[in-house]
Amino acid sequence: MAMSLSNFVAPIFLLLCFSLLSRAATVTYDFNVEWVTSNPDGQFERRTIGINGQWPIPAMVANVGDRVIVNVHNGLGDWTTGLHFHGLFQNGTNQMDGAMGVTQCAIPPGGDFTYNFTIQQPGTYWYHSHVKGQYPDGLRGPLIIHDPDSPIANMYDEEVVMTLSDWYHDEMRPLMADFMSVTNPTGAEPVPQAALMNETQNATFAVQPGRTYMFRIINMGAFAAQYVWFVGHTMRIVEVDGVYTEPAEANMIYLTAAQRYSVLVTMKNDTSANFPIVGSMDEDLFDAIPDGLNSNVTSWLVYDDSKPLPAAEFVDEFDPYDDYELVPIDAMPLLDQVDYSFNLDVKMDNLGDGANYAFFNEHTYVHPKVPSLYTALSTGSEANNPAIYGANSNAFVLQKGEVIEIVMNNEDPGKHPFHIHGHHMQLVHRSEDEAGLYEDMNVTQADFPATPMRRDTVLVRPNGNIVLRFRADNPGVWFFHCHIEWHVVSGLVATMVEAPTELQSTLDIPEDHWAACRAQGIPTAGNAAGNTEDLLDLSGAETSPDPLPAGFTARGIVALVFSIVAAFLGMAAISWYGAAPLGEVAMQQVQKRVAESGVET
Ligand SMILES: *[C@@H]1O[C@H](CO)[C@@H](O)[C@H](O)[C@H]1NC(C)=O
Ligand SMILES: *[C@@H]1O[C@H](CO)[C@@H](O)[C@H](O)[C@H]1NC(C)=O
Ligand SMILES: *[C@@H]1O[C@H](CO)[C@@H](O)[C@H](O)[C@H]1NC(C)=O
Ligand SMILES: *[C@@H]1O[C@H](CO)[C@@H](O)[C@H](O)[C@H]1NC(C)=O
Ligand SMILES: *[C@@H]1O[C@H](CO)[C@@H](O)[C@H](O)[C@H]1NC(C)=O
Ligand SMILES: *[C@@H]1O[C@H](CO)[C@@H](O)[C@H](O)[C@H]1NC(C)=O
Ligand SMILES: *[C@@H]1O[C@H](CO)[C@@H](O)[C@H](O)[C@H]1NC(C)=O
Ligand SMILES: [Cu+2]
Repeated sequence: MAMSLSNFVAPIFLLLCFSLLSRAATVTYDFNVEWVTSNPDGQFERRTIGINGQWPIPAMVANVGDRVIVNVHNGLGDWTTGLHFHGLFQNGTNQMDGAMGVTQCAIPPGGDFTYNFTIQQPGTYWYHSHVKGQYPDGLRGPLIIHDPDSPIANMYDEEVVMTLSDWYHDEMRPLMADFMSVTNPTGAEPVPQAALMNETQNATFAVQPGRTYMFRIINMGAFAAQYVWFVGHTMRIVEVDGVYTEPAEANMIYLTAAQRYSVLVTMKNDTSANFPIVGSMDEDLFDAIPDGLNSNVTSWLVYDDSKPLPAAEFVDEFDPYDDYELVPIDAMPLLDQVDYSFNLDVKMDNLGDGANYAFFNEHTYVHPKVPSLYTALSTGSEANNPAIYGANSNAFVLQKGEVIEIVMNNEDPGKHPFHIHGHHMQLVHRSEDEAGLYEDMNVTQADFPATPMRRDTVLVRPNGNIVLRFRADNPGVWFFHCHIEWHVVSGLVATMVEAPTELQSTLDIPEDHWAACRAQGIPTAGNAAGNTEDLLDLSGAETSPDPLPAGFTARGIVALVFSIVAAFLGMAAISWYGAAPLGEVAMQQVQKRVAESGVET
């Protein structure tokens, strides 16, 4: 049919309509989210969140232009749930973005909820729960959008999906409770027990000599970034986070949690040996390395399954491709006329409950009583006032069409991968480690790349800084957060409220969304406190704990906890402080932080 039509000299719009009509399909998924058991590292069987009785959960696959319907039933019984489709713009369907407490109320146990959106972009994505702390329990899977007009289609023979992840033997809810606790004043993140590839270890990818495969590599981990390399083979990077790039040769790549790369790998012409594919967790992220942790995971390119699977040799140093060097093939120029620039300064500190929180500009994120999208929809022109979303929402109101610049200073010695919903961001500047504040760096726009790399998840280095730009061309309430799930838990989150008055006249919230809120008594109108009369009255809003009492410092808490731990270990029991016994790993972490902080012990 396409052949015969191409014989006509048809006006371009007719061809366009034809191609849309002929290609667009509706892809429907019925997902029952429920507990299953799994043992992906072969060390420990545990309860895991699966779909329709299965884990790993299925890959979602669609074409650009398709409508996707996901009917979700929450069969967990003991936890709310929901799905976010990581990286999708959801242009015109912000209410389907799946950010819990922001664009919808979470789906209560026993509840049903339908996501319904069209796909506007090709590339490698993933879907996961956006209920706080939930996806590392298993609710994370690939989302692949095929491109009927792919500019790289002729560069490879076959595509292969390969996921990376990290794995905890404990469930997230107890881990979160321990993490956000006075017994963990330094905010040491729980270290995973294992690295996984394709949610397992020792996976084998059967390959044929001479063929070129496009590996779509997705880091679905909670915390760990991974270095990845193919022993004996080189990669050509052709896509990051849904952005096609000029092919870039690489021996090793680095994927933070939530990042994706498509790489072309051409096989050798002979089948005399098989080769490891190695993933190695970035141990810099971990405050302490637990005894027995194997931070590496191996899969194999199998040319001949009668031949051995050789162990990977260790590499001496990690020297991954720097994604800042990538150039999008659409050559989208630097957004050089900034309309609205603001800072997000990252810091970690203790609050009055002794736990360690993460802050943007002195505010740690706390979910408002009313999901911010519903605040935007129900407050008329006052929706343009960031104050009504609550101080702990870290809300920024962006006007339609503006070029937005985010200057991020990481005043923390950790690496953080920042993700924005609803957009790609140009990475116009990234400092090295320990560079300090951007404002002190004497960098100007003349130093920025002419065609900056864009992606939806961007690494900022320890005590370094980055500058990000994007155009506010997608009305919606979009989450912006660190994609280390521990830092979502500790509050490293902001809210981009984009063109709220336009949203009021364009968005239509389906009945099942309201029903999810009703079932849990969550208000759906008014400011962050649920006040619909005086929108500037935020009394009753959710806030963070008070600051530490004067005279207390994080160092003091570390010393205090350390002495408790020491006493605990020495005396077998101590209860005056109510401190739970710390595990060996936590103990090591406390010791390491104490050593670093210089507190005498
Ligand atoms: C993968 O192989 C290694 C080395 O033989 C082994 O230690 C590990 O337990 C295996 N993992 C699984 C999940 O079977
Ligand atoms: C999905 O949304 C479209 C457009 O609003 C609507 O026509 C369709 O009925 C919806 N489908 C489902 C299953 O909700
Ligand atoms: C890896 O996982 C992807 C996505 O679930 C699947 O399509 C692929 O077949 C898996 N490959 C192997 C070798 O397990
Ligand atoms: C494999 O053989 C083809 C055809 O002879 C050649 O073009 C290609 O360079 C060879 N590839 C490798 C990796 O040697
Ligand atoms: C993991 O791999 C890295 C790099 O090859 C190596 O330095 C490290 O020792 C390995 N870790 C273990 C536990 O084997
Ligand atoms: C800032 O950079 C400009 C251009 O490279 C240079 O001329 C100037 O001296 C620098 N200023 C400082 C304070 O380093
Ligand atoms: C959203 O759609 C509008 C209208 O088609 C378009 O101008 C804009 O670029 C889109 N935004 C994104 C992020 O795709
Ligand atoms: Cu972080």
